[in-house]
Amino acid sequence: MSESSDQKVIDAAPTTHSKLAAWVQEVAELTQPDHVYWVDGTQEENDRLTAELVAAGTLKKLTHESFPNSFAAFSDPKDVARVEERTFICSENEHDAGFTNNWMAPAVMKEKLNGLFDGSMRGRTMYVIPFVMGPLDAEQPQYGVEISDSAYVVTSMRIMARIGNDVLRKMEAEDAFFVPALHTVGAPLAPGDEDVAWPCNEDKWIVHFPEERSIWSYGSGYGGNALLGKKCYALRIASVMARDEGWLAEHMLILKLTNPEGKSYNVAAAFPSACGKTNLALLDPTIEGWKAETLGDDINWMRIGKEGELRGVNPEYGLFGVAPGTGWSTNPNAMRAITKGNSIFTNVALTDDGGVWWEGMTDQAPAHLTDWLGNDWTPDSGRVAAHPNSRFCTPIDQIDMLSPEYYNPEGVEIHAILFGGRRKTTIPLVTEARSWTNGIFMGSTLSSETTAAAAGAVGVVRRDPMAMLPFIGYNAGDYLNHWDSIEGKANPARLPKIFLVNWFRRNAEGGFAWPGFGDNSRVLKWAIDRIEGKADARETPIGYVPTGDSVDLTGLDMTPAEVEAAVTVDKDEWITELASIEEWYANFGDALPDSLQAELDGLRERLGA
Ligand code: GTP
Ligand code: SPV
Ligand code: MN
Repeated sequence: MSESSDQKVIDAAPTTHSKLAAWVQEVAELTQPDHVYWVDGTQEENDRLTAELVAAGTLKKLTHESFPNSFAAFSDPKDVARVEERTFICSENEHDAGFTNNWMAPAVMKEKLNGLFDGSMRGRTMYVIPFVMGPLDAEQPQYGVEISDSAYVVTSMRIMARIGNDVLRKMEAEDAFFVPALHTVGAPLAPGDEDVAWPCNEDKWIVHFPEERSIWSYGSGYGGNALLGKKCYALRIASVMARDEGWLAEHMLILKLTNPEGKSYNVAAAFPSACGKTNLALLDPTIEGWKAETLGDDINWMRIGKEGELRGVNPEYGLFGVAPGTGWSTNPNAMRAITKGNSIFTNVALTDDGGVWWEGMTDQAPAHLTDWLGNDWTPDSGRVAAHPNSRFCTPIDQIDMLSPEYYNPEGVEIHAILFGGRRKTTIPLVTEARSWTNGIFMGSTLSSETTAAAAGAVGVVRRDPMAMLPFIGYNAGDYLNHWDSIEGKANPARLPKIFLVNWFRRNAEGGFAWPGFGDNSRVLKWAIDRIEGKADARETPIGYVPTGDSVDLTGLDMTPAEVEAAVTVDKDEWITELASIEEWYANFGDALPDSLQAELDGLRERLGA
C-alpha cells in the first residue's frame, strides 16, 4: 500500500483505543478494501445499509403488514449452515484442542490465513463493528470487534449483539481488552466486476486462536460462520476464558418458571443445534397457573455468585432461530416476536403478498410461494419451500414474555439444568440425575441425531457432550474436568439439580411419544416438584424417572400408561447404549475424569451388564 492510503486508514480511525486503531490498520493493509467504515449502530445507519443491500439484491424488503421493517435474504445454496469440518481450534499444543476439534499449528494456520486474506476485501467496504457480549454495564464487559466485508453481517450483528458507538466509547474509556474477530466473505472484486447477491467462497475456514483469543473467518456469510459474536466468541473462545477464570460458557437456553404459589425457578437447558432450545425458551405453558418468562435461547454464561450459587447470563441481544417448525400452534410467542418486524429472514420462502413462509408456520401451506432458491412452489411440488436451516433474526426485546431480569448484569440463579437430545429410542422423556457428578455423566454422554444446522448427513446418532461438541474451544476431557470442578467451587446446597430429557422419543406407532412444545411445561413442573420434594419418581439404572401419575396430564389427551411408556428404560437398548458410551469414552484416554469413569462403572453394574 502507498503512504497516502496508509494515511487515509489512520485518519479514518475515530478511536482513541490505540490497539484497536492499530489492528484495524493492519487488517486494512492486508485485505485492501476500497473503504473502511466504522459502524455506529444507529437506526439511520441501519436504514442506509439495508437500502444498499436491497439495491445490491442481497435483501428483499418485505411489504406484507405482518413483517414491518423486515427483510429476506437468500444465500448461495452452498453456504447454508455452519461448516464443522472447516472449523479449527489452533492452540499452541495439539493436545489442548483435543480429539473433538480440528487443529493446525497457529504459525502454520496464520501463514495460510494471511495468504487467503491478502487482498480479500478488494472492491468492498470493510466494516468495523465494536460489540459487547452481555450487558455493557456488566462488572467486566466482554468486548469484541468484528471486522467484516459483509453489510448483511453488520445488520445481523446489530440484532444479535449490542454494537456501535456506546460500546466503543466505553471500551476506549477502559482501554479494555477486546476479542478481535476478522471476517471476510472471500470474494474480492476487480474494477468493473459485477457483484453477486450472496458473495462467498467455496473454500471456508472458521479459525480460533484460543491463547490469543482471536477469530479469523474466511469464505462464508452464513450464521455462526460469520456472526462471530455468537458461536465463535460466546462459546468457543469464551469456553477457554471460562476454563481459565472458573466459570462456564454453555450452549443453553435460560427460562424462568413461576409456579401457582408464586415461587420462581430458573432452568437452563443444553440441547444440540435444532433440538428445541428456542422453542423451550419461548414456552407457552399448557398447565394452569404456571408462568414462563424468557431469559435466553442459545447461550448461557454461568458464574458462581457470592453465595456459591450458579448464576446465568444470556450474552446475546437477539434470536437467530430455526424457522421451520416455528408456528402459530407450536410457538406463538416466537411468532408474535417475529411479526413485530425489525427482522432478517434467511433462506425462507416468499409469499405472493410480500411476506415470508416456512414449513410449520401455518397448518396449511399457501397455494403458491417462491421457494428459497427462487423457484415457483406449490404444496404438491414435492419439496420444501424453506431451507431446513432457514432462520429468523429478531431483536430479543420483541419477546412479550422476556423477563426483566434479562437486563440484570448479575444474571439469575440457575436452579435446574437439563441436558437433552433428539433420540427416537432408548432415552426416556425425562430422567433425574442421582447426583451432580451423575448429571455431568448424563451431559458428557448426551447423544442426538444430527440436524440441518450443520453441513453433513442428517439423522446420524452422535455423542454431543453438553450439546457443546462443535463449540468446546479446548480439550474435551479438560472441559469435563472443568465441569466436575464446579461442585467444589459452589455451595453444594445451591447446586442445580440435573435432568436428561428427550422430547423426540417415538412410540410403537412411530409417532412422537410425547406431544412436546407447550406440553413440555408438564415435564418442567415434574422437575421443579422434584426439587421441592413433591413429585413421585421411580429409580432405574440410569436415574429417577416419573411414575405415570406424577406427571400432570390435566387437559391432555394422554394416559399415565403412555407416560410410563415414554419413560421406559429398556434393558436391551441400554446394554447397546452402554457399549456405545464405552466407545465414546475411550476417545478421551487419560483426560477422562476418574469421577466419570466411576459413573460408567456404576451404570454397568446397575444394568447387570
Ligand atoms: P439452534 O438455534 O440451531 O441451536 O436450535 P434450537 O435448539 O434452538 O432448536 P429449535 O427450538 O429451533 O427447534 C428445532 C426444531 O425442533 C424445530 O423444527 C422444532 O419444531 C422442533 N422441536 C422443538 N421442540 C420440540 C418438541 O418439544 N417436540 C418436537 N417433536 N419437536 C420440537
Ligand atoms: C446453531 O447451529 O446452533 C445455531 C445457528 O444457532 S448458527 O448461528 O449458525 O450457529
Ligand atoms: Mn435456537
